Amino acid sequence: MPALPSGSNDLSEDIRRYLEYHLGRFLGCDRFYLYEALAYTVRDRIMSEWRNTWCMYKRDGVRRSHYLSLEYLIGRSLGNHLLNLDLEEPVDKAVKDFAIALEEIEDTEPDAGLGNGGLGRLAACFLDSCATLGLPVTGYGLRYEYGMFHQHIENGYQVEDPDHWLRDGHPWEVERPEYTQFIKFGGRTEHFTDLQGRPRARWIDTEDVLAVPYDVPVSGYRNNIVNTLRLWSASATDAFNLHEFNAGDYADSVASKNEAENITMVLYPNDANENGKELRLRQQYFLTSASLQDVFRQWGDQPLTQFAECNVFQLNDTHPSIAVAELMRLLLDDPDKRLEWNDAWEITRNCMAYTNHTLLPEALERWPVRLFAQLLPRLLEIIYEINARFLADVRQRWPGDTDRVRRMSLIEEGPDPQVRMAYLAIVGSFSVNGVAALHSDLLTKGLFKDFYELWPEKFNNKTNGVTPRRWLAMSNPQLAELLTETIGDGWQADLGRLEKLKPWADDGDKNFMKRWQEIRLHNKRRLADMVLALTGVRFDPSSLFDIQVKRIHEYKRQLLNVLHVIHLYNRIRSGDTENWVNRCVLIGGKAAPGYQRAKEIIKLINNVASVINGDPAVGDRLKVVFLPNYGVTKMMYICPAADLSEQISTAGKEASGTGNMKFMMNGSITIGTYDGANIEIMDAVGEENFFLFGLKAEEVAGLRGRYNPQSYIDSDPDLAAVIDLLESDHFSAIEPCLFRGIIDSIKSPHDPWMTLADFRSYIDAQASAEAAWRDQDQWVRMSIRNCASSGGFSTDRTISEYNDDIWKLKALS
Ligand code: 26Q
Repeated sequence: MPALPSGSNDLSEDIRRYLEYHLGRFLGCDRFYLYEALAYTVRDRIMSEWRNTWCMYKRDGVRRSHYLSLEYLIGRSLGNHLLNLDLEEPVDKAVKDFAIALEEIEDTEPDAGLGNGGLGRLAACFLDSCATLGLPVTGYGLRYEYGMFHQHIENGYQVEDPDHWLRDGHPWEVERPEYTQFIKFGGRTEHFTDLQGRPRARWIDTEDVLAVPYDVPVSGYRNNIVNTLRLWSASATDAFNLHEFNAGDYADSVASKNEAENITMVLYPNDANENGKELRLRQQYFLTSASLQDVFRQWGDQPLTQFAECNVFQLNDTHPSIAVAELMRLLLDDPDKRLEWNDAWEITRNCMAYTNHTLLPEALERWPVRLFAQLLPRLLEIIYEINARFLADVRQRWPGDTDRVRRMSLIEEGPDPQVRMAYLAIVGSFSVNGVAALHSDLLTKGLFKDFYELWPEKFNNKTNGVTPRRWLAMSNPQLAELLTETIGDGWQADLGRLEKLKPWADDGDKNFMKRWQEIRLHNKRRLADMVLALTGVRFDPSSLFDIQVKRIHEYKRQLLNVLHVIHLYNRIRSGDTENWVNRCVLIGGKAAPGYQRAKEIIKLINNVASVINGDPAVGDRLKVVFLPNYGVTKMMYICPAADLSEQISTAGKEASGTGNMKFMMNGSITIGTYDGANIEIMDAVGEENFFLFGLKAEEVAGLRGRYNPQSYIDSDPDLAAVIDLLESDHFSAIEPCLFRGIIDSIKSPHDPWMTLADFRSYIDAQASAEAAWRDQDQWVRMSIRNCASSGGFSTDRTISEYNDDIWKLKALS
């Protein structure tokens, strides 16, 4: 397959051909069609490398990794491929023929929002790095018809709108119905003796659903590698319909298609709480079974004894952890496999690796045994057998320790017994990792302590990262240009080279610092325009931009941020404004639709914002906005424009964080707790370039049971004044007591997030940030040092570690 020519004239011709001959549109049509025509034109230029890459991976004996994730938060693709293929310049020129700027075309692409937040975006960054490193890794996920909901604000409250992102088609995907898989649900099991006299099981009378794959190309950075993200879409089988059809119930039989096709209808917009919904378990099994069967289809009739040498599955949290039982099922029951238990178990344990993304106990997945029995009866039998053999080992190692056996069992006993998915993942894997040093350490000391005692060698850390292609080169093109001018090309795929910037900060090179500041100011103007358009609030780009964007959750403590904002407002009202630093506070993020407290927090932020922004006595000293509908593309405008990055979770609660890394890479300075990857960020950049505050994780743990929030209020007049103002209904004048629930929660001795314990320390850290800001030269140097020290937070580093320690793949580039 010859490569297509990529001069601007060739591109322009192709765009026109797609527009007129394929899409049936003409010049002057809606911009979206120009985007589609351009996307097809670019996709054509990926195809031959995509095929070559696939062929290299398909050779026998090539060890491959399969990333299993319920979420991929991809965002836009066009700009990413243009950067990776080095097509930005010719395309920019080509679209001039259509009297439109490339940016305007790019702006019509909807975000592929197939994820909630950190975990989903991490999966997308990982795929980018795998392709760039030339590693044979395939992403497997679900092609949700509806992605992450859109958020708009009505009267200060979050309102959710469905995200029908596929409505106008998805030009990047290629449907491959020839690789459709059958997925079983329901039915019952039958046990029999096979011709060799061995006990066997069959799973019968099932209701089957079809899994149809759609492939999305994942291009590497300028290396001619194109990996694959394979997304499964659910479809009803013909048999599914036929049964009822023949019984004469045509309408019912067509209607019953819905039940099957519902499986991939919508992403669960829940980023922490499990809710035990049957449809969610269906999604998890659907992804897992389709993906494992797809790997076996490709494996063909190669000997199973070599399967584990050539395949590794990385489980993105417990969401696909049913893979442990499903792989066992396929190896035991499949007529063309039929392994003995021990052989199947040996393969399974050598193929699976599990990543944990949270320490919050409420986020640990557990499924009711009765639901399992109904939906996946054969898998439940296998889980019971795994558990019986596992607990026998535990009893042998710790004779008589019945409490330990109860604690470690894959089944939590009780009136409604539950399957503990994290334990299934640990028992069935050869590797278990956390996502930042502190998090991995806490896993071995807390949540997974018993398992760590049994298998210390399984546990390891892989600190998260972010891809510098999207989060620096694409998001901050002007800074990227300055970097290249200063330290040369090559940092995009070798981010450690940013270290070379340090002398420019240390020497205080005036010219360089001026350009640094001009670029940041330009980025802040761009963000200010967006804020004005979306909220009507005017941000002055010379102010300090103070930004917290992430999912709304009590542990992330957006409330602490609000308390600081109210404290600043109190200072202005009392005339305490000497040497004032003008500040624009931006908070953004989605609340899970069922998380009432998170929704109240959004309402509080909006009410505080409208009082402060509407108070003429405040003026430019303080502006506050809640930015609606935060997502991947918004972050590309936000992170290059932030001066202060708010990373203020209760210590020990944020597994890693990745937004913190995007901000740092773009030269923001972090105000943060000693939590997650913040710790490693501070180690890399130095304490003097980071505003640290708050209790440490062990102090939080030590305070539990003795926490007395009232004592902080009594001993801190600033805090007392903030609470007073909140309680006076100053921000809820037309709805008295609206925020009673929130106020009570932070005043409660049982507040797990201990917000008031960190108030004073946070206010002081904010004051240090202001002191640093007053010396703009000093601030710019800190900013440069943050960017220069961010090399370790590239997912290229993270993925290299996954590969060195877990996957052990050979790079093919
Ligand atoms: C589980 C069951 C049912 C429905 C939904 C879920 C569910 C979905 C998504 C549970 C959790 C998530 C997402 C978790 C997540 O994003 N965790 C974040 O992962 C990041 C990447 O490792 C870390 O940086 C963050 O610290 C962590 O909060």
